[in-house]
Amino acid sequence: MKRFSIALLPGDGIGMEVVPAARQVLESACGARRVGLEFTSYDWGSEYYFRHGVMMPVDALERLRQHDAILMGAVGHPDIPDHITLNGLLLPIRRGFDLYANVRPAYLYAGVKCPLVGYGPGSIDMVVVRENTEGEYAQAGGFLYHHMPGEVAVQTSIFTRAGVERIIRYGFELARRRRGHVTSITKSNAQGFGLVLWDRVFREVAGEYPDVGTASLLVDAAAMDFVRRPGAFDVVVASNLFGDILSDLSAMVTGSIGLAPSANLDPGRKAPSLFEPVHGSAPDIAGKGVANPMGTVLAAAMMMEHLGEAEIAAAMEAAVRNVLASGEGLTRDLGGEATTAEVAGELARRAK
Ligand code: GGG
Repeated sequence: MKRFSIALLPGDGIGMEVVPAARQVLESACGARRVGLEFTSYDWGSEYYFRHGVMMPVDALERLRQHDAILMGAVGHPDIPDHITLNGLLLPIRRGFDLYANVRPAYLYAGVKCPLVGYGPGSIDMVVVRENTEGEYAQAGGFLYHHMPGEVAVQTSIFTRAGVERIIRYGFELARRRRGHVTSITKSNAQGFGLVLWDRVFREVAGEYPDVGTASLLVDAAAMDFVRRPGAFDVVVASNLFGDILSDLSAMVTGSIGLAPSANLDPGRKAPSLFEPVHGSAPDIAGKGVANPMGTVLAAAMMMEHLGEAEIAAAMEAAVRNVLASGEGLTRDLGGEATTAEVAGELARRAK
């Protein structure tokens, strides 16, 4: 019997509800196919911060490294500044394990109401590939005259040729397994160094993939086209910040951010990759048992695919697809009244 060791990081807010829900579906899908999962749950996050003054212990990465993969919920708490929670938990894991490819699919499922007119099932099917270790998230900078009237803040984006090239190449390889088109997103008219390098590297790498179609858009035009003609996109490669923003948009045009999964991948497989829903901790609905667990279930399906268990991943994805198509038992973000536990139970039953 094959066995995998999975680290669970529920984190904050609804993360503590959607991760157990996804675990239930994983256990059902894997149990039915004789694949064993050994879970270790870590209570790191904002409550840990209130007790210890840090979001996770100093040896957190060493402990996570022992696992085959990490399933995370969300990070963020209304009583702690967001830069502390994010820089204390998620970003050190992404950087520490060099999880450079943040893969965020957006698919319009049957049964899901598209907020745009004229789009049917499958007519929006894109993947935002977000650079995940540098760019605008590099935390390079500082304050001068901190908290004084003449205060100055410097925030520098870091774009390395190696970092840009590897994420663009990942996008092209992914496009070859999909519909064969990559759109690169920058703002090189305004950001005249890092994103000019990005555009140049994109053209160079594109030259090695003559079978893949390409487009290059400024981020403002891309935002417009994600709404105006989202069906035109296949693979989208973007910097850390632009990819983060655009993947919230791609989630919403495909019905709900509660449905959006994401994989933080080390394609070289030296470290465990991390899987999470795109959504955050949603303090407004946390603790009410109404969060949509489907984004986390789909992220867990991506995890099983990454671990080589394509059949299990397909069963989990099919469970989500079939519940959505039935139009019943949906959470309130999708117009229903079901609870997180009810959705999880139904998905677990169908994923067997
Ligand atoms: N489930 C992921 C999560 O908690 N996201 C909140 C967030 O702010 N993430 C920032 C990011 O992905 O850059």
